[in-house]
Amino acid sequence: MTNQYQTAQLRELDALHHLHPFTDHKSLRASGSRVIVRGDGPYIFDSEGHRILDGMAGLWTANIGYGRKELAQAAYDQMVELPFYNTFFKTTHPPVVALARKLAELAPDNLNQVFFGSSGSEANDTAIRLIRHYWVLKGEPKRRIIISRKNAYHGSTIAAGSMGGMAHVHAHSYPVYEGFRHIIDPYWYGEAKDGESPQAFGIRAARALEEEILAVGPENVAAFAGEPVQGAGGVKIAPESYWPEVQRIIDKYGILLLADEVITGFGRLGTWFASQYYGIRPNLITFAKAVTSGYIPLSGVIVDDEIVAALMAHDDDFHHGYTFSGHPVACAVALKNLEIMERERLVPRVREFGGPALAKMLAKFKDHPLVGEVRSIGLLGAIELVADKRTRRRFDNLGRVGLICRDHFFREGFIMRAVFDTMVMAPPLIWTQAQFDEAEAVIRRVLDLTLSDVAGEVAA
Ligand code: PXG
Repeated sequence: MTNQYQTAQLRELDALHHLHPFTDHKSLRASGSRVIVRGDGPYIFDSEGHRILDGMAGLWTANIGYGRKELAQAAYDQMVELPFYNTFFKTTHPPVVALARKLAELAPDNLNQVFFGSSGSEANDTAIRLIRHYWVLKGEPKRRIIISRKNAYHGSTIAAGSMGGMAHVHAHSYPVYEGFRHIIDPYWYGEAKDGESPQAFGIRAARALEEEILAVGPENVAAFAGEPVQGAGGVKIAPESYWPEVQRIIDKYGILLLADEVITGFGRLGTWFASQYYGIRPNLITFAKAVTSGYIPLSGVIVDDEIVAALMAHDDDFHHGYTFSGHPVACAVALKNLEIMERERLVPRVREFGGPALAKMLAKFKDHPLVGEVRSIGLLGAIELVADKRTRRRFDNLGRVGLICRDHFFREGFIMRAVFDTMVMAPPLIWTQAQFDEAEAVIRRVLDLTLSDVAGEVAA
């Protein structure tokens, strides 16, 4: 822990020298950063000694919680043995072999080979290049267009940012790469027509893929890319009818499916991958975040046998790779993380305990005057704040009330993230009933505090 003087000094130096991701630096300089100094299980601690329950697992990441010494030991042992060697030039090392093999075992049957990187953005860039390279190898180089969805988040590099569907990200990357199209996201609460059932809406949202394929010409389409559940876009959970219809359309036009499982991978929905939960058949799965529970950066793309066969059928290189592809220390930490998840049965635990506990807890807020909808799947949850429950009318200046609410959460010692006016959560897989009870009490307090701040704007 640091003292008050040190906290002030850290804030000042941070403002002077550190450019933060996705941040309004002017307002950050005015307010100063929170300084987080320690983590333990489901909690983090700030420099002033406050204990904070982390409802976001870091950032959809710390699935086994903080402070696991076994992961530190795995990193230490590997650093002493072989801290780094590259995997270029016909070279490999034991941790990368063991991890690739483990991931092939956990992934759907026909996905057996892994290309490693260090971030989700890199993994998606790799996937984009692999997809386009595949079609070149198959003699169909015109197939370059990748269709994804509005409000998707696939990362911040120019390619992954272009594949993502966030207008504010596009606005900062002139020009958005060509070859990406964005269709409606399967967001029933926000997008459905009056009286349209979730299942009917799910079919309509999926058919937007077929319409887009026909609009650009099926011979030009390489792939469809989607997060099985949109995370950063606001925990948007597709109606049950959606993914089967998407898969049908993908099969009909023979395009590839990229499942971005950077958030949903490693247990979030109670299966190792959400693709297994939904029964979809991706040709590529990208992962990052929870593969190491965030203890060290690591990401990758798991690729299906068909794409690998196309690569194998040619003598040429796939000209792509990162210095840290398959970093030995990161691989060793990932292996230990997955071992802990298996030993503690954390993945089935989401199905048997965590998922139902989260759903039950959130359901208690359905009737709160501020709450338009609560939704969850596995350990992903959301509470949408609206000005009028009956008409689903939003607050003016979207995002303002979400920030008011988020700041109350901080002050009350709980982390939930605001996506505009939707409060989202993704707790670690280790939460017990005690943490759900603690969260419930804070959420109740914070919704009431937020309501009293904006009472004049809320429909009676
Ligand atoms: N795909 C998905 C589905 C993600 O959620 C990425 C790719 C990119 O991963 P990297 O490791 O390059 O950040 C992500 C990342 C938020 C937030 O505010 C979400 C992410 C990253 C930063 C902030 O919810 N997701």
